[in-house]
Amino acid sequence: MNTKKQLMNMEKKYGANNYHPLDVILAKGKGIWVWDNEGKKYLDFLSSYSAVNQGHCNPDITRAAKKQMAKLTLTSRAFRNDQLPLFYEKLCKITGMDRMLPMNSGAEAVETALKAVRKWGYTVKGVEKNKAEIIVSRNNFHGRTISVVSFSSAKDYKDGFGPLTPGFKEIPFGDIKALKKAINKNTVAFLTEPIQGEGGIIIPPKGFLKEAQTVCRKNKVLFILDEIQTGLCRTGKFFAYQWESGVKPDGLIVGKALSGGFYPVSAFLAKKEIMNVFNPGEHGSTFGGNPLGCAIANAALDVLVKNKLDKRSNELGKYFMKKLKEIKSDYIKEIRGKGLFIGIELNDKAKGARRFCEALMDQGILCKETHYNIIRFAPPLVITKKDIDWALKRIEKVITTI
Ligand code: IF1
Repeated sequence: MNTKKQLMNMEKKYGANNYHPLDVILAKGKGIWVWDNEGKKYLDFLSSYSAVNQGHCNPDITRAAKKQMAKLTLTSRAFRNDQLPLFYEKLCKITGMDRMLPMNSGAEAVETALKAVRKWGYTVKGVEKNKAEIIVSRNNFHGRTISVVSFSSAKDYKDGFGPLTPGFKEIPFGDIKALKKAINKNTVAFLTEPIQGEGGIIIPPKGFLKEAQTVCRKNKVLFILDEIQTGLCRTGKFFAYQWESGVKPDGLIVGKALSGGFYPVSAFLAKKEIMNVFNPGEHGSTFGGNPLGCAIANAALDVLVKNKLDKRSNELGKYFMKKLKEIKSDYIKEIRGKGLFIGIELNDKAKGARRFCEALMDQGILCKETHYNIIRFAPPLVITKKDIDWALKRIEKVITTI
């Protein structure tokens, strides 16, 4: 068996240097727990960026995956398969959307949304050829493809990868006035995360989503939400937009926990007037909608619904937040979040969040900083109050004694 050092050397020798992970090599997972290759156990407080909301190797999803894996895995979309219709129906019913288009990674589903809204702009709204504009939020994160990084505000994500895709306009996140000002006759859509994840768990001003939706409707602009990270129970609702009443996006992008972390499964969902812009041959993917991914996604969605993980996230999130706020520390600037999607912003005295994450790792808790000074907490939603208390003890110890 390879040692930790050997495995790290192999990575260094053969891998691209596109990540700076914590030096823990995970080899096993069950529920909220993961084990490293030397057998040390950790509480996973990141959940693979909310892809394993259902817990690692969830038994219900494992069963469905194994069953389908032994039966049929891939047909391509040249033929139909018996799992995709079930996935269509389940996800459309859960989201209340008319139609969906399955893809694999989150970025691909975002690309799908971009193509859909552009084509809708030309064929339905009547925008002049190649003039479509999409408004996005500053500090967004929607993935890594060329077009998606073209409208990122982060230099690291886009510098050196030009020429970039044109047709995007940026407004400050949560700024309704800026949204109104940015709209013109060529605007086809406003795309945003309802709560910015990578941006640092940033919650927009109260009522922003509803107002943005109203502004969009008035101007014949599509209102598209990326719930890849915030969706599927993470924030204490099935979707984060449900925190405001009367919000119903024209298009919705989901991924990550759609498969409970078993397989890349993503989807773009929309009203039929939008989805109808796609004709045979205009979009697709070899693996998108494959029977294995669909069977897994169906089981992953059932786990969320059956266990009411939205309510659990809400209740435990409130408890966790309250307890975190009771910790007295010179380093904490702000604690914010919804459900079990929580960020602790540290002040300058803290000298960065990375060393806190490393100290937490020594205590048996895995989490990852976002930006320089924010610790993000997002445990699997199957966590219990007892486990949260276990974690709180260690979090308090690290924050007060580091
Ligand atoms: C990585 C970040 C989180 C997303 C939203 C689309 C995507 C993501 C709102 C693209 C992906 C992931 C990507 C992953 C780490 C993680 C991340 F730090 F990079 F920004 F969660 F905050 N929309 N987020 O959050 O989905 O194509 O990756 O399936 O290492 O890049 P994807």
